[in-house]
Amino acid sequence: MPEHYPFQNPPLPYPYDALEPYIDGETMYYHHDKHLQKYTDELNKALRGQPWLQEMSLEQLIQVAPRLPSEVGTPVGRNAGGVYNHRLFFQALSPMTGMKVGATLAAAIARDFGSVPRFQEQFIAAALSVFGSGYAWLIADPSCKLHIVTTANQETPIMWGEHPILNLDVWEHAYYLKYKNERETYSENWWNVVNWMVADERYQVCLAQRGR
Ligand code: MN3
Repeated sequence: MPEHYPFQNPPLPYPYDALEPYIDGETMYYHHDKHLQKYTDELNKALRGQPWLQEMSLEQLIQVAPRLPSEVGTPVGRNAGGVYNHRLFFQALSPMTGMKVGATLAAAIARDFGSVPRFQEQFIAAALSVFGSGYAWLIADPSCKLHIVTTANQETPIMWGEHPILNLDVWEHAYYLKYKNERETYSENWWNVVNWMVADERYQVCLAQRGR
């Protein structure tokens, strides 16, 4: 049975300071233990007294939220999105810096963007284009073609049936303690701690589902 209410906030799979100097330990502590914890607590609060929603997975809650009356759907959608997006982000970070892009995903990036450096350039431009709070994403569409997209606040591409491969949190809480207003430096440095093995696995899930 997939995880459902009450949702937990499992610890990070690496120490808070493991991503230094690219992402500092204090930021990781507040980001995981305070921000993500708050989304988790608020999601559980929104689900209290809604027994038929309490059996649903995070993904199901995100899909169903837009169709609920707004007094329930808005807090469920925002907080389920917040939990989902942060888990994706934290799971695809690694203290093993300088990891290479996996072979399957590297071939798809070359096909859809020309090369890894060209993809990275476009991705950073997208991260800088987010006005206010949100994310830049590498997603695969249902045919597993890759695209770069941005979302506002805690919206998530699974709302539109897409497969997230990588996401970069560009809310100020993700970088302000260390980088202040320098979102570009933060975004550039993020490449050093991307877990490309996780990204490759996510892409392979898309390929496997397409083959069904
Ligand atoms: Mn965040």
